[in-house]
Amino acid sequence: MGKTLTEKIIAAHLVVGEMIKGEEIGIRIDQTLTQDSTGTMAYLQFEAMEIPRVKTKKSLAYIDHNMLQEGPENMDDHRYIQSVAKKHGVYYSKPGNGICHQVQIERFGVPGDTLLGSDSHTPTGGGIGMLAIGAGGLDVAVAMAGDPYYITMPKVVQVELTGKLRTGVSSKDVILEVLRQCTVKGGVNKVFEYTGEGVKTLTVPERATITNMGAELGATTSVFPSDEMTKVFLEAQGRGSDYIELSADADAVYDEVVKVDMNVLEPLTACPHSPDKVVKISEIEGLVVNQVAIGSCTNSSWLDLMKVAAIVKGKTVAENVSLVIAPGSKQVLTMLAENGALADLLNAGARVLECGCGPCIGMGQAPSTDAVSLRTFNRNFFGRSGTPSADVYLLSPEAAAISALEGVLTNPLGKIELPEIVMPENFLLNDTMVMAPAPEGTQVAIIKGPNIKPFPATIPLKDTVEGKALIVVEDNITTDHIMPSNAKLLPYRSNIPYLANYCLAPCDPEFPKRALDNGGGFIVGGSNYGQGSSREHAALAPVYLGIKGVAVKSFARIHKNNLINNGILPLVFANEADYDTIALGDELVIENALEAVKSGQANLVNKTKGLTYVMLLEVSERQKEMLLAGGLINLIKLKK
Ligand code: MIC
Ligand code: SF4
Repeated sequence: MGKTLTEKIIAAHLVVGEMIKGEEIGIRIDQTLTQDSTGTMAYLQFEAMEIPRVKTKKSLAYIDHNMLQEGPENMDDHRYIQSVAKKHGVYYSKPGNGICHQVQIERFGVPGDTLLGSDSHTPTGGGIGMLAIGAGGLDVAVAMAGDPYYITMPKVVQVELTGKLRTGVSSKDVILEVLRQCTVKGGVNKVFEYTGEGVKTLTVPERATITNMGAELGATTSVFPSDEMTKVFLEAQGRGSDYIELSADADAVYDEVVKVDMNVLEPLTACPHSPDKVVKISEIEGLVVNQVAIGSCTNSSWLDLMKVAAIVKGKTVAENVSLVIAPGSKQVLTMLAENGALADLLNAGARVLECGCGPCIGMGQAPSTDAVSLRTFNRNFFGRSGTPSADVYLLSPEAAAISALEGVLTNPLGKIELPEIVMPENFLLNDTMVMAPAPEGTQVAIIKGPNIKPFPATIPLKDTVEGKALIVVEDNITTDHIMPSNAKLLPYRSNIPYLANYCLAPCDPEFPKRALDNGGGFIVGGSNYGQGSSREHAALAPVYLGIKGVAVKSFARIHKNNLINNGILPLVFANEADYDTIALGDELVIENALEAVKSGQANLVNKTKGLTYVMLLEVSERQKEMLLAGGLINLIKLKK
C-alpha cells in the first residue's frame, strides 16, 4: 500500500511508538522557531533544563510580535532573547527582519524536514514541503534540548485541487473554502495534504497561505508536495541545494477527501468572529468599510503585495478607508522599494508599517468603534483587533485592495485586471538582520530586564481535587479569550502574575478575582476549547490562579497539551449533556484523582446538584506521568 507524504516524513523522523492512527508517537525535530511573545517563556524553560547548546539542526528566535515599544518591556524581552539565543546556539532574527513564518519559508525551511515552532502558524512551512507543527513554548524548549516531540499519529485528509484560479480568486479563497467545508474544529489530529493537478499551478507563497491558515482548522499541520515550483522558489532564494522532490505515492490511501475545484471557486470572506463563517463576497458585497489591513503571516509575501500594488497603482484609497500594509519581511519590503511598487502603494494612500505581525495581534491599528475592518489575516476572533465592537472580515489581498479603493466590500472577480506577475528569478538576499550564535564555549551574559518574572511553579497532583466551577463558557473559546493579547497586554508576556488579571476577561472580567478569592477551582467549557494561538500563557495564567481542572466537551490540540505540560487536568465530558447541568459556583470534587489519572477516567461530583459526571482523561501514558508530577518541568526534575 502506498504512503501519503505525511506518512513518509513521519516515518523518516519516528523515534518513539508505531505509526498507528490515534496512538501517540514521538518524532525527531530538525528545526525549531520561536517568536518573541512566546519565546521568553520558551527560553526561560530551556535555561531551566541546564542544557548548554541546542541539539537541533537549526533553531531560530524571531522578534516580530511585540514591536510597539511604549515602555522598556518589549525591548527588554528582545534583548533577553538575543542574549539567550547567542549563548545557546540559536540564530536570532532582529525586529524588522520580518514575521517568523515568512522569513522561515524564504530563508530556512527545508523540504522533508520537521519544524516545531512556538506559534500556531508554524504549519506555514508545509508550503515548502516541511512537516511543520505549532506547539507551546515548553514543547519547543524540549525539542531544542534534542528530545522528541509527541503527537497523536494523525489521520491524513487529502485535499484534491483541480483547475486553476481565475484572476481575482486567490489561494486565500482555497483555504477559506476548506474552512467552510471542514470548520474550525474539523482538523483536530489530522494533517491536510494537498494533491491533484491544481497543486502545480500554485507557487510556494500561494501554498504557504493555505498551509498557514490550515491552523484555523485545528489541524496538526498541512503539507504540499515538494516539486518543480518548490525547486524554482528555493533556487530563487539561493537555496537550490536544499531542494528534494517529495510527494505521496500514487496509490496512497487517505482517511478523508476534500475537493476544491479552483476553476469555479469564487472570492470568499470569513465573517465576524470566526474564520469558518465563510460566505461568498458576492453575497454581502457593498458593506461600507472603515479599515483595510493587508499583511500577516498569511498574506504578506512579495507576490501578495505586488498584486495589491498593481491594483491600487495610479488610484486613491477611498475617503472613508484607512489602508494599512505590513510587509512580511525585509526581503519583501526592500524588493518592493527597489521595483517601485512601494511608491505605488504610498501614492495610493497606504500607510506602510514595519515588517512584523502588527495589527494582526493588536499591536496598533485598532479599528474605530463599531468599525468594519477587512483584513488579509487568518483570525478574526472577537476582540483580537483591539476593538471589541469592530467587525473583522478575512479575505484575499485582491479583495482587500479593490475594497480599499471602492470604500465598500467589493467582489474582485471581473473587477480587477492584473498584469502577469512573474516570480522573481532571484530574490534579494540580505541576511544581515539574522545574527549567528556565539561559538560553543564562548562566555555570553544573559540580559534579563525587570519585567521578566519566573514562570509559576506547579505541584504534584493531590488525591482530592476540589473547587468551584469558577466560570462556565460556551463552544469554540479561543486562547484570545483565555489570555487576550493586545498592545497593552503583550508587553507582559514574561510576567504571568500581571497577565493573570486578564485571564478569560473577555468572557467574564470577574473571573481572575473570583478564582483567587476561592483558592482556585475549575473552568467549564464547551467544544473546541482553547482553539487558536499556541500561547502557553493560556495555561500558565490559570496555573497562577489555582485552576486544577478544565472540564469541557472537547479540546483544541495545542491548548490541551499546554494544560497537561503545566499539570492542569484536561477533563472531557463522556456525556456532553452533563455540561448543561453545571452552573457558576457549583462545588465540584474528584476523589481518588491519582487513580483516575492512571485509569484515564474520573468521576467529577457536583456536590451542589448532587450529580456525578464521568469525565474522560484522553491522555497518553507519558502525559499521565506529567499530570501526576504536576507538569513537565516537575517530571523532568524527577527523572534527573
Ligand atoms: C497568534 O496569531 O495568535 C499568535 C499571536 O501568533 C500566537 C502566538 C502568541 O499568542 O504569542 C499563535 O498563533 O500561536
Ligand atoms: Fe503574527 Fe498574526 Fe501570524 Fe500570529 S497570525 S504569527 S500574530 S502575523
